This record gives sequence, structure tokens and C-alpha cells, in this order.
Amino acid sequence: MIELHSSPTPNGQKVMIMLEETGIEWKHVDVNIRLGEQFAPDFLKLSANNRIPAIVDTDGPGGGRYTMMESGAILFYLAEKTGKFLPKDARKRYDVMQWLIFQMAHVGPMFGQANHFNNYVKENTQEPQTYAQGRYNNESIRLYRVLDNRARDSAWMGCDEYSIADMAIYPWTKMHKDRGITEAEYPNFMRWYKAMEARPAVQRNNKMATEIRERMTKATEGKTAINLYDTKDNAARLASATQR
Ligand SMILES: N[C@@H](CCC(=O)N[C@@H](CS)C(=O)NCC(=O)O)C(=O)O
Repeated sequence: MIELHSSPTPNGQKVMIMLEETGIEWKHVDVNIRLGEQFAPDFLKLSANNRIPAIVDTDGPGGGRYTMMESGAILFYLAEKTGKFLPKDARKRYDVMQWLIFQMAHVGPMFGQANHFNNYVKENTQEPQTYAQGRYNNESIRLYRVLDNRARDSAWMGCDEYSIADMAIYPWTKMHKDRGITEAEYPNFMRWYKAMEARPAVQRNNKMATEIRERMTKATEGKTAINLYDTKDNAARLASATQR
């Protein structure tokens, strides 16, 4: 049984999609990052970097509990454990690795920074971060072009088979309309995106993500949400949660 300690952000959802696709027994353990639950000492034992997602496999390698952080590593782990969505053929396997790591190294960090500065500016109108916004939004658009080119040359992002690379990329691209990505200009990306949305496991993920988000919003009512924009605050929270 896999416990997913997480929040339904893109990094959380990619693991949810994999769990739904494989049909493995799993459950979601809510870690409400708006309430700072990622700094709780018990969660830090699973994820030293105080970030979701983390998993606990109650039947890990060699038997017994095994815990993991980092969503990309978790996808490789689940693919190897179940023998699904990471091709055995060497060329396809390495292609999938490249595109999954492309997501981890570029799509996630750049889209994440673009979201961060766009939202920061919305909530702190007195100090617009125009340079940072421009840098990360422009880089995000360039990355959509890379994805469109890849979808022009390959049925799926990793290789000619659906794989963990697609699951890693998809949740990050859900906000493509807000970035001005259109079917006319990015037809190959949109072909792939629609193929993703047609998958029952992806549809189940999207429904679950909404339900979990609603549950977490309810849990936040009447409580003070933490300021995720202030890294000094986060350092102080982490320092108080961890002992050397
Ligand atoms: N490279 C990590 C990134 C994880 C990450 O940034 N998680 C975010 C949510 S998507 C988080 O936990 N944020 C909480 C915080 O910043 O305190 C992964 O892919 O697992």
C-alpha cells in the first residue's frame, strides 16, 4: 500500500495520476501547505526538504516501510515497482528519462517561478516584480514551444508509448490558457493535451484534486494561512521544526 503525503499541486498530481494508472492500492494523506503542515516534524522525516509530495510504501524494497521524496524519483520508483509506464526497450526508456528530467529541471521550476511572481504581484501590488515576471513568463512560453515541437515529432512526450514523462508534464500545463497558449499556435501540444484529458485515470485525478483542494480550503477556514512568499519566514519555520 502506498501512502501519498501530499497536496494536489502539479507535483502532487503527477504521482496521483501514476497511482491511478497502475491501479496499485493507495491513499492520500493531506499535507496542507497553506497551513504550514510541510514543516511538521513527522512530515520532515519523509521529506527533508519540506516539500510535497512524499510517499510511504508499506511494502518497500526488501520488505518493510520505505519512504521517498522528490516527485520524479517517486515516478521512477512506482514504474519499477509495478513494471508499468517505463518501457523496457533501452532507447525508449532513456527517451522517457530525458523528458521526465526535462520536466523536473525546466517545466516545474520555470512555470513555478512564473506562478510565484504572477501571484506575488497580484497580492502585493505595491511592489511589482516586472523583471522576474517577464523572465519566467517568457521562459515558460519558450518551454511550451519545446513541448509543441516534441509532440510534433512523437506521439507521447517520452516516446511512442504513454509513460511517466507524460504524467510528469501534464499537471504543469493545465494553466496553458492563462499563458496564452492557443490551438492555432501550438496544435501539437494541444493534440497531446487532449489525449491526456481523455484518459480515465487523468479524469479521476482531476476530480480528486478538486475534492482534496476543497477539503483543504475548508480546513484552512478560520486559521491563519502562512506566507509562502517569504523565504525568511520559511527558514525560521524550518529551523523551529528541525533539530540538528
Ligand atoms: N522537486 C520537488 C519540488 C516539490 C515542491 O516544490 N513542492 C511544493 C508544492 S508543488 C511545496 O511543497 N511547497 C511548499 C513550500 O514551499 O513550503 C518535487 O518535484 O517533488
